[in-house]
Amino acid sequence: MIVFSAYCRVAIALLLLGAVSSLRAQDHSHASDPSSPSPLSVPLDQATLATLPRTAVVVTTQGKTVTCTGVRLSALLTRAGVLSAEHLHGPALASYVLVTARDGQRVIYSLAELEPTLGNSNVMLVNRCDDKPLPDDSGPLRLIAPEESRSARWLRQVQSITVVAAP
Ligand SMILES: Nc1nc2c(c(=O)[nH]1)N[C@H]1C(S)=C(S)[C@@H](COP(=O)(O)O)O[C@H]1N2
Ligand SMILES: [Mo]
Repeated sequence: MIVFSAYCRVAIALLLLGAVSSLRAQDHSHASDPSSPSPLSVPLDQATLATLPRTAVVVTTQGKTVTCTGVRLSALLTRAGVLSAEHLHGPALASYVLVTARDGQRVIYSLAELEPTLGNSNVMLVNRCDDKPLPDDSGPLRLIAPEESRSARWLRQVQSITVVAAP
């Protein structure tokens, strides 16, 4: 009886260990996993954006102060499985987010500058300003980095977002 219960305890411990390590394996399916694909395309469709919390930001562009609304880039990256509750570490610290525009302009942000426990930069992907959709020369999607006073990385006409591991 004593021997049996000892076996039982070992079996239960092994089962628990298996469950925990399989959970951990699922946790690692993001950019810190060296086996995750690069470049990785981030979905930008309306259905995906609609599921994310919307936030507002007041910015001055071209001498006008406007209130723009959209989603945080970090939230979009979390939805895409690139960021997770687990803190960014390892190879993902050398990954960057490449954003392209219809006019060919491109910008990058590092994953670490966006990750909430590191840079926590409030870069947003907006689709409305002053309650109106963005005009074609800047929309339908635009980046806004409200913490940056010069708007060089506020990419207009956003076309694609990909996460790339630095070579
Ligand atoms: N697609 C795209 N976005 C862009 C640029 C560009 O050339 N193409 N220029 C950037 C620069 S340098 C600036 S200063 C701002 C200007 O934005 P605004 O015209 O809304 O003020 O857009 C940024 N976003
Ligand atoms: Mo600029």
